[in-house]
Amino acid sequence: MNDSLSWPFFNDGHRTLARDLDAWAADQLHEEGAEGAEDVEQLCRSLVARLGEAGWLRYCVAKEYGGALDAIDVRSLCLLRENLAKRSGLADFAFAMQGLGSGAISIGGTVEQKRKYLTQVAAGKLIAAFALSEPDAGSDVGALAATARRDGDDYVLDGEKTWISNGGIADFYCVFARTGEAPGSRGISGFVIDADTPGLSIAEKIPVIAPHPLATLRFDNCRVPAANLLGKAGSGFKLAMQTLDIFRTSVAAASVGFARHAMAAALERAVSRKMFGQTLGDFQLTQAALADMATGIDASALLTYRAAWMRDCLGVPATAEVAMAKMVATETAQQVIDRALQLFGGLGVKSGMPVERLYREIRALRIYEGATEVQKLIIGRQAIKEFSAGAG
Ligand code: COS
Repeated sequence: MNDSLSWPFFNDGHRTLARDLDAWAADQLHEEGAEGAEDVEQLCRSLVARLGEAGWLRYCVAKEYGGALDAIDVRSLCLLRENLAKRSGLADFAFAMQGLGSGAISIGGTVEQKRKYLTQVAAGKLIAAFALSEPDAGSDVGALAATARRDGDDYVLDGEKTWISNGGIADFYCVFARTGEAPGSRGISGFVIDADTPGLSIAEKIPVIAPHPLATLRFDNCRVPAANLLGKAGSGFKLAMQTLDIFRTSVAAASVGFARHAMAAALERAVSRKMFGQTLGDFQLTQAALADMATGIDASALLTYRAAWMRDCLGVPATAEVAMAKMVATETAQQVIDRALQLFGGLGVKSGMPVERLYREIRALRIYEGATEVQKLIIGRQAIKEFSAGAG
């Protein structure tokens, strides 16, 4: 039931990668978790370094810039995230943010930008972050208000970015700001900005239910050379969306990993917990719960690897299929983890229990990189578009 590596979406390279990573993770990762902000920052820094040393971060960039494969392969990213998430939410986070934080450079950067940043990201020597959301522009990215004003050979940035993962520990940020070529989404540009640039500061570190580095950034008269522009001026919205098209699929994969971890814990509990003269797993109610969980995980994995395969093998962005995968996998994982926790009874809510940790870890995935409601918007709009074009 769980041998998804035999699915036709994968080649032998993927199968070897998943098995090698799984063996490394079993040996190296031990439920890395942290409670305090400083602790979590230190842990993340060390995880990035270890993931870099072991070579796993090479899958975040193309071969020309120190990567493992000719181009970013979404199935590899997904297999890596699924298997990291099965062992450690923080290791998965550290891996994912190197990819998301440098994705806009891979897609839209100049050769110089790629040489400077991507090689170091792949080695785990520079920590990356993606700075898109704002206090008043989360789902509605086209409404973002931070500005980047052209001034001679420079741009000058002002405004705030919030919910920025790796905020405070990143060495550079891919930042999106309004440059004003046109109203709305057509007047936004991307920039790569080093963390130590004068005028860029951490306004607030944000504690969350599953601790990881997260912050609000403030730009106050922050001056960067025009050479830091990512892609063409005014193309930043599309660049951000193209980046998310790759990494949303990997969020789905991480959810599958979290759900598989919960399923394994639930099965262990079902066969070992005695009650009313039998085991928990002897109750049909438990079997029904396990059936729903197993089916949900397979459905999520199928949608995830279909979306990844479409991008890798058909060369299409597959935006709607990516949205389906992200929506179904994150929502299903939440349900699977909740049911697993229920099977543990009171023990399930005890701090430090694996299911308790998973219960906290999964929640943000239904929100970040596009909340479930945004994914529905994308899928619904695409269905109408195809119907209107006569393909329905
Ligand atoms: N790839 C390339 N181009 C895309 C695209 C994609 N995936 N999605 C949209 N575009 C283009 C559109 O084709 C359109 O181009 P034109 O101006 O040339 O016509 C432009 O971008 C605007 O698209 P659209 O009208 O669909 O934009 P909306 O403002 O309606 O927003 C949503 C669309 C809601 C889907 C978008 O804002 C979104 O994804 N929001 C969630 C953001 C998010 O994930 N935030 C989390 C940040 S990271 S933790």
